[in-house]
Formats: sequence, structure tokens, C-alpha cells
Amino acid sequence: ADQSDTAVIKDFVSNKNEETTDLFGIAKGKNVVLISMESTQDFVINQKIDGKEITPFLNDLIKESYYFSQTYDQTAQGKTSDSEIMVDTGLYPLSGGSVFVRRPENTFISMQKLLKDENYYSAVFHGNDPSFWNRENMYKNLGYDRFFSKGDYTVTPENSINYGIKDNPFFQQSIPYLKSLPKPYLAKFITLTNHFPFLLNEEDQMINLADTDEGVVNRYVTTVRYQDEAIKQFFQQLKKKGMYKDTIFILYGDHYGISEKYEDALTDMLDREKRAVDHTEYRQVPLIIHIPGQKGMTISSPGGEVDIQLTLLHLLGIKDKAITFGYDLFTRPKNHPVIFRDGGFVTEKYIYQDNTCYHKGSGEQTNVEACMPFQETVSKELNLSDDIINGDLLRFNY
Ligand code: GP9
Ligand code: MN
Repeated sequence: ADQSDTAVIKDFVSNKNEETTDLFGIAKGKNVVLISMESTQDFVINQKIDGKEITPFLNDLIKESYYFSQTYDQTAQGKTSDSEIMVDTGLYPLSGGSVFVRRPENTFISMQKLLKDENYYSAVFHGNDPSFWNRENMYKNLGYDRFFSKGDYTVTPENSINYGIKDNPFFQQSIPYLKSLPKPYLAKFITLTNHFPFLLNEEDQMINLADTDEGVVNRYVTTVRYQDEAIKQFFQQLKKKGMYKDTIFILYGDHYGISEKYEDALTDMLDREKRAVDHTEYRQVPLIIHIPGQKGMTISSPGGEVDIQLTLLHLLGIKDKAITFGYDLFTRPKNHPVIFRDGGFVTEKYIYQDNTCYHKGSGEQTNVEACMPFQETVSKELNLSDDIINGDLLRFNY
């Protein structure tokens, strides 16, 4: 790889039509709070267990937010860190391993760096050990000014479970830190409690376990419910402390929590007919953009995690600066495939999964020719993203 390769990137980026909508700049200069919700899949939204909502707070929030109801998890082996690469840089994850671990010294044109040009301060909050996913090194490289991690929290056996501090004390203890940040700020919060194998103390269990053959699925709904409550109380505190109105909130699920071998139990719980395309459908994660004072709406066309960055920049009124594979979700071309790392994809009408083409609506298999026209775009984007990462091409600073 050398400098001439950057011509390819320039060409790719300039071919992209960044349309402006009347939402452009609507959140200009506001603080940004991103909440990465661990293993949170979209099926929990408006879903009940024994008559009780799994996500009562998110369900209410959606009513006054932009809710992108068909957003897909595009992560690979790097799990949370893959979602972070997409959201922070607009690049795809690698097919194997994590960019955070394998390429921490690359040059990235991250959202944090772009926002620094607009005088933003960037911080990230996560209760786990700072070395997990090599975050400590990678966050510095991405341009975060501060990483609040395990050592910044009072962590006790009582307020911890599974990977560490529970979401509720995590958010509550984060508030004073958040309040002390220079404004405007971008703050990313990464939750932890809703992580496999979905453990919860009895006093935190707010709804019944689901009733399937798989304990993983049964417990999952209770840890999602717990997380929902923690986010609710976080919002309540922000409102109380006057930190709500000047902020734009972006909440998204980082990736699936119920892996393929438990999907039949999930289908059972949802009382659905089993379909070949379930695996792709279950990769939908919630994406909610809440701007206080805006009514919002539900946008049901397909999109992915790689699109979050440009969507946010659009709302913040920042244009033509990102080098990204994403699109602004408000104007995303309807027929542009949402690309998975294994070469599968979703379009408005089709799902391509395990080298088989399906009609999205019916879930029925269809002639593979229907999916062929998209394949060139899919391999072109994945290869170009890999070239950028493996060749560290963004170091040629153009
Ligand atoms: C760990 C948390 C979970 O710090 O982000 O990581 P995951 O296993 O989901 O990648
Ligand atoms: Mn995760």
C-alpha cells in the first residue's frame, strides 16, 4: 500500500452524495451522549413477558425520538469493539480479530477528532478494566480526552456482577464526572450488565424469567429489563441536574446477545414461526436518537451501525469531513445493502444469508440472481475498508 491508494479512497468518498435535510445542524453545538447498550437486540422493544414490558423506558423514549427500527448489527469477532470502530470511525470491522487489538497504532479520522475541530471534548465511560479490548491505547489514538474506567468507580462485591459494576451504580457514579467535563462534550457510555451469560441478583430482577428451554434466553429478558431501568434513572438524574435539554442522545445495541444456538428458543418465546432468515432478522439492534424538544418519528428503512456516525454529524451540522462507509440514515439510499462481515447483506427487498438469496417480506428463498447485483458493492466496500485498515492508508492525511 502506498500513497497512490488514497486516490481510490478519495474517489469512493467523493462519489457519495451527502444530501442535506432540514434536520441538518438541528443539534449543532449540543452535548452528545451515546449509550452503547450491551447485547441489546431490537426484539425486546415493545415486547412483553407475562404482561410486563422488557423495556418500558425505551418504549416511551421512542415515542419522542427518531427510532430507526431496522438497524442491523454489523460486528464480527471484535464484538463491542467492532461496534465502536464503526460508530467512531465509519470503517467496517475486520473479518477476524478486533481492529482495537490488531491496529491500535493506525491513523483514524474519528468522530472524536472531527468534533475536536468544533471545540468538543470527548470522554468515554465504561466500568470494565481499561485494558479490555485494548481500549486504553485505542481510545487515546481515536482522540478521546478521557477514559473513565474501572478505577474511577467505587466497585464493591455488592454493586458488581459478571464483568463488573452494575449499570445503575455505573451511570449514577458517572454523573459527577459528566457534569465536570468541559462543554460541549461527546460522552460515550458502554453498559455491561446485559452481557452473556446474563447474570442478575434477585433484588435487581424486575420481571419474570422467560419460559423457554434455554436459561440464556430466559435470563436475557431480565438483564435487559435491569438495563432499561438503569438508563431511565440516568435520564431522571440528568433532567434533575439540568443536563438534559442541551444534549442529543443516541442509544444503540452493540450487537446480538442471543447467539445462533439459542435462536430457536427465542423464536419460541416470541411465538413466531421459525424461518430461514431468522438469524439475519435477529441481528437487528435498536437505534434511538433523542433530541429534547423534537417529536421524532420512526424510520423503518434498513441501515446499520456503520451509518450512525454520519447521521450524528448531519444532526450536528458537520459536513463532508468524515471518511466513512456509512450514510446519513435520514437520506440513506434505500437500495444500498447493509453489509455484514461474512459477505451477507440486507437490502430493502432481499436478505442474502449463507450464499442464499431470500425475499425479505416473505422470508422465502428466491433465485440467487436477485441478490447478485449487490454483491459487487459488498465486496468492494469490505475490501476497501480492509485496505484502509491493513495499509494504514489514512496516515496519508489528505
Ligand atoms: C467488555 C464489554 C463486553 O468490556 O465491552 O465486551 P463484548 O464481549 O461484548 O465484546
Ligand atoms: Mn458487547
